[in-house]
Amino acid sequence: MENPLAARCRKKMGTALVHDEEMTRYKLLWFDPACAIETPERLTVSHEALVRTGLAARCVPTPVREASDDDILLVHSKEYLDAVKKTPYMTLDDLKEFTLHYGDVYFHPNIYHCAKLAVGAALQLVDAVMTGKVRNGMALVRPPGHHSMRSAASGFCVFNNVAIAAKYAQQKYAVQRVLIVDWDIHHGQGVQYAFEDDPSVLYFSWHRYEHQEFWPNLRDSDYDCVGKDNGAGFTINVPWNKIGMQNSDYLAVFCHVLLPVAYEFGPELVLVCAGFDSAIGDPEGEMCATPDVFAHLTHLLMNLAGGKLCAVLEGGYNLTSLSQSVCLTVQSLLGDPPPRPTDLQGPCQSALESIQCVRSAHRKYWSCLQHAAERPSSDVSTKLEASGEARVSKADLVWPQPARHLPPALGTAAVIPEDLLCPLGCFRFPRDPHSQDVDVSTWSSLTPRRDVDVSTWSSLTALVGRLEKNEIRNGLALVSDVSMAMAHVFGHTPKQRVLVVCVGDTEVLSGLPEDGKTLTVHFSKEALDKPRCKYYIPVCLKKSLMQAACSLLLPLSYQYDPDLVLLARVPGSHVDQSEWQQLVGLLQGLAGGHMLVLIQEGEKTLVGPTASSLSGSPASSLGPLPAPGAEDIEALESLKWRLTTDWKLLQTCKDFTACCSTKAATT
Ligand code: Q9C
Ligand code: ZN
Repeated sequence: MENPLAARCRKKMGTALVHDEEMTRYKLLWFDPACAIETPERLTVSHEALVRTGLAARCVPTPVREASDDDILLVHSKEYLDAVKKTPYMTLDDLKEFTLHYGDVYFHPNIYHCAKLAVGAALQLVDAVMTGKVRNGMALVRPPGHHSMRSAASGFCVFNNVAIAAKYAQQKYAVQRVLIVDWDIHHGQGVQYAFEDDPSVLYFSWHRYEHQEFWPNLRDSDYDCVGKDNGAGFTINVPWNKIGMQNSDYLAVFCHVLLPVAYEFGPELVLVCAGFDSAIGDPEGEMCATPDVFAHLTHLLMNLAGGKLCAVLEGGYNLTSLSQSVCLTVQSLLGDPPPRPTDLQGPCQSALESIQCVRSAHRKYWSCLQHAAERPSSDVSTKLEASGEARVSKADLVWPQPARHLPPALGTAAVIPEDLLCPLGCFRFPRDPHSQDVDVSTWSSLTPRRDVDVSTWSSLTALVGRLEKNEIRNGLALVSDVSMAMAHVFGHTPKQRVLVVCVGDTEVLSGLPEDGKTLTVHFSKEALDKPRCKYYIPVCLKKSLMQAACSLLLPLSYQYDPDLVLLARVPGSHVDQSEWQQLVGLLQGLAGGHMLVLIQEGEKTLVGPTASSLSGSPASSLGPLPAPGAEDIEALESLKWRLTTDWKLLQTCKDFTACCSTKAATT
């Protein structure tokens, strides 16, 4: 049913998988408990899992290459490179001795070769993405890279694969701004040092820190290390001061720290230091986030930089959780909808404290954070707290197997008039000629404003039914009256939780039930209604839609966990096409990707761009965002503030009283 042209077009813009077995051919040759977890099997099991699940076959296989000296010298010193070059000829004793110069790393006669391939794999991936051969991709590599420094190996890393890739992209493709997201559970100090004074590379890292008690035990890893000179503000460190962090904690940091800043930064390329020692079961990280959180983290980054995303493997030492996490990452890169999020009870106190500290440390650099609260009283963050709220995580942890990967539901259905060409990537959903009687009596407050297209309505009913059964992934409809169409959809989805996102200056749905079966978020430029209950949230903003999408809409949506997302464009919308596409893209992370977009007849020109986003094309990049108005950010913060009691994922402060006083002081 999918348009074959679209299928071809999708294939061309596919996902690269860079892999070579050669990188399994080195290992630890002596006894060293600190290094024993870094094994060749890490790569073997990850690749085998991709093959077994059929994901590898859907990717564009991309060969590795050896990085050249010049590539390596983009980040490392000549002296260091020359030293590593000698390791293939060393005796076992020489290798052991050489290893002693560095921390938590081992050498092997074949590691130099593998390290060149690991860098080369990252560069091949950058080439494939930057030349448009693929849209995005993942490189499975060993040794990892993010700990290695200009003149030092560290933490199993020899050359800094991702840092070199960033410099290479800037040099070869004149990329202006690179975002590096390091979700490995260790601090990539090597990446930080490579770019600490460079405002063209935004480095974000979260890491197990425990108030500097955890490796690499650097003061430089704390939230108040934000970069130097011109690069001040372009290093973002989120220290985890407790183990056992969960999905909520990770998503809260994405929504309230990384994404708002990333959208303001407007990268032209996103590189991910994709370490999976931040997943549950990992002996190093001891965190509790489940593998499917990586499908969401990946998805949330996929609409930045026009979709240009390169993920490069770093750590990950529990072979089960590593291979599951790799699969879920690649699944998202391929465009499959992320699985329904699990366990989102809201961030823990320790995570909130970190979030509050980071936001406060960065508020002078990023206008999206200008109204962030002050950090909690100074003594709290710098020393070890008596553990209050302990979340345990031990080696015997079990977690549910990720749901078996299903082939994606049939693409995007379009309910559009016959005279309108079916947009690329969609199939025309038949208009029901035998329209049944439509009962809108329960929606008495809604009166048709013009002739109602009953056949469109019954077509919508049929479509929603097919979405519910997972037979169709998503759809769009051009309707003569969005309110009526919505009312109709509700009338026919009694069992579902529907997230309604309205964009535009026209009031709709005043007759909606407020029983929690729908959560409505309405973005408008002019003030519309007052909030009526926790399930109706009007948001009045002049601009700054992306900031609101990241830090308000996403947390609300994640916590609500809808069965269906209904996105409606009502008359009087101030949102431009690329922002609209961003919304369409981001919201597909919810409800297993089941989304129905309603567009008012007058806005025919949006059908194409909407269809394109629904069928998996990344939203076009917005570029760096202009500073949001102080008014907007203030409105947003106070709205979030009012809603936090009901919606825990909106929290960005450790405790109420501390923030209340800040709020009082700033407003
Ligand atoms: N238990 C990467 O994940 N050992 N490297 C720390 C503390 C060093 C990890 C020992 C871990 C290095 C790429
Ligand atoms: Zn790591």
